[in-house]
Amino acid sequence: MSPADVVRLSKRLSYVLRHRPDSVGLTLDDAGWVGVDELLGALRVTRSQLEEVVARNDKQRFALDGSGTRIRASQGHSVGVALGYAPAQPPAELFHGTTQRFLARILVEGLRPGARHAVHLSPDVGTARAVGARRGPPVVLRVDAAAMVAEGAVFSRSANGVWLVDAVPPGHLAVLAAP
Ligand code: HQG
Repeated sequence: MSPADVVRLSKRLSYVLRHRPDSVGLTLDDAGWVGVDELLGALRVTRSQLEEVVARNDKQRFALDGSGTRIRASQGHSVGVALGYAPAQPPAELFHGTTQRFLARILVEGLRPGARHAVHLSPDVGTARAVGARRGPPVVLRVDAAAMVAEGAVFSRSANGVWLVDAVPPGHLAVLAAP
């Protein structure tokens, strides 16, 4: 497949496996998995095309189970699934990329998950900057994860390295200068 075809199929997979499985007649199980054969039939793609997208995906968004018979998105869902990631000890600092126009509200309310299940945090500034830049001039916030853990917040880490938490209170956020 060409790089453009890989991106196109990746976007379709994200849409179906995170947000609208019903749009192609699929139902996810409680943990977000769907049978690979069912998915291939619903999207009319071949197994080798699917495997290529899973392998070449820039952010490893999709995961096959151990047997290779089921697939799911590793995070980012808006449909109700329990991904079952174990609570994990985050690094002392994590980062969140956003854009200027959301900043005032975030500094009052803290970070909220919006349409997704969890707030997504990055382990490094560069990734956070790229996430923020999707929406406009990026702003990077530093999250005091150590202080949140001390207060009882539960973090988990998705299969592709994104840190997930229910919310981040404004007191544990700091705007990075010149991220
Ligand atoms: C903002 C992509 C106002 C938040 C990326 C963000 C990531 C608030 C937007 C992954 C707010 C939500 C997730 C508040 C948060 N007031 N705005 N209180 N709290 N926001 O897309 O983190 O390509 O749901 O800053 O790379 O941007 O899909 O979350 O700008 O890893 O795999 O509300 O999605 O990965 O946007 O991105 P999103 P996100 P994929």
